[in-house]
Amino acid sequence: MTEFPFIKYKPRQFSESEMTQRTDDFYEYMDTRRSIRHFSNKPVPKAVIEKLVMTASTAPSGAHKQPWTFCAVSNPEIKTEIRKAAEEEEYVNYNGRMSEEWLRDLAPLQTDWQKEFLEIAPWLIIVFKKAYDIEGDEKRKNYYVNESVGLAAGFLLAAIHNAGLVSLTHTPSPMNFLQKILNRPENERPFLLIPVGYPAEEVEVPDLKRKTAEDVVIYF
Ligand code: IYR
Repeated sequence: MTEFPFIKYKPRQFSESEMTQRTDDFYEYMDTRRSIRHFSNKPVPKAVIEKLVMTASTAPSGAHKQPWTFCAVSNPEIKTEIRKAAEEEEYVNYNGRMSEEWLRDLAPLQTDWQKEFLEIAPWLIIVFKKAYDIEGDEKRKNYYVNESVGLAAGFLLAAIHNAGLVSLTHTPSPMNFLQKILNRPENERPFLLIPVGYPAEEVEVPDLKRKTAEDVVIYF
């Protein structure tokens, strides 16, 4: 007997036609997901947020280390503090730190340095990556941290969309202020800031087109 037991994996299987239907339905639903920059302040239950995070935490990770912490912020004072710090950085970004090419690429999204949504959205989920783990006074290695946390963030966005809620993948830059405001330990680095909630009424989104199968798949 090994000290690392295995248990039976119980697959859920579908007929080929069911599989095709489910795959088409899932694609169609996922294709309606959009990044939203204007939120309603309507509350979202904490229990829902927790389940969304638990879904994110089902993502695969290097050596199953799950090298992530999700800070879920609904406290208005902390949201205000985060907005202030993010806008300070973004103001500098939009007024010189970002290249002309970058600003041109962002023009269709109509973003600017102002980040109202950081106070309006009922929840801000800040995803931290754990560069390493701390056990007592020992450092323990984590592996493929960016890949792992990126996967968890993807699961989170899909779960949020599945709930009929909206999100924005926000990357204030630099964002070490989040580590300070949220009092996170040295091994945790901010990875993404994801406002979650209901969309503002009649919200509009840029008329973007997604790449086609021919653009993104190559078969061999
Ligand atoms: N972080 C800035 C700029 C920005 C960058 C990219 I790449 C985007 O897709 C959108 C925005 C901001 O949040 O405004």
